[in-house]
Amino acid sequence: MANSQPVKVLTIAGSDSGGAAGLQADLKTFTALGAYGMSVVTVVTAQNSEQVAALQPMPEALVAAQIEAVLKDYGAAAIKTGFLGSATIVETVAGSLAVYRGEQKLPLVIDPVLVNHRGESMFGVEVTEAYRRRLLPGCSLVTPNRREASLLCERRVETWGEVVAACQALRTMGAERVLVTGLWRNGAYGDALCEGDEVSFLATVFVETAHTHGSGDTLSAAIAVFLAQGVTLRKAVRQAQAFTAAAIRGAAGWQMGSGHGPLNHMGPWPTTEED
Ligand code: PXL
Repeated sequence: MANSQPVKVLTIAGSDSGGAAGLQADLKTFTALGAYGMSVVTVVTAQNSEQVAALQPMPEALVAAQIEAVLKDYGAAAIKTGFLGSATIVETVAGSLAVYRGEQKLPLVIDPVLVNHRGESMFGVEVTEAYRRRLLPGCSLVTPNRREASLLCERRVETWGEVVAACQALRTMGAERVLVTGLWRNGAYGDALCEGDEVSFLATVFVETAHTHGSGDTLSAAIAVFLAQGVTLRKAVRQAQAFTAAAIRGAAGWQMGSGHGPLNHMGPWPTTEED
């Protein structure tokens, strides 16, 4: 049986002890999609389906050492960032990536985890400011939800016109491309993809369930895998949407904890291609 070498993908993210979100969701996504997953831990959370009970950021030097260790030897075909936890960790990650992302600028997906699943802001303005100043400039893609886009742009992001304006503002901050996630438009659910001056609404399936813990992490992790595999961004987003919807659908009947439950990264994922 052929056993070709998988693409290597790195997540720089927080640990969710419950296994639903964070680097655990990312590693499950990488494996399910056939990539080799690597992880740099930024923050350890004590977490379950109901709450984050405790949280400890890693020392900045340890975050930098993990990035250096991985990228100096293994290298990566794409990188994503998730929960970074503090302005100094955002700055550390940006500084390390400036060194190790290389001349060819590896695909870098920034998932700016700024709000919890209830939409409440988790950090002070200094974290948002650090993203704007240090991490967005030059990234391949930034994937905020509406609330995160609103915090990053310091403007209302409710109507389609406001989504388009937020996309352009994020591009002005230096993000090459933007995906504003989790939108309703004319009765359809989907994400807004901004490439150049064009913003398009990419509809996906909305699965009626409370168990979506880690869905944003899963979407951005899947996009990173598809970019690592060399597909176009639009197609990477399309395939990642299908993967995430299948993972949500695959766990809709689960009752893992008493609260906001995880996804089933083993789907099953239909590999029929859209677009
Ligand atoms: O889903 C966003 C997220 C990412 N990473 C970690 C988290 C969460 C939300 O709970 O805890 C570590």
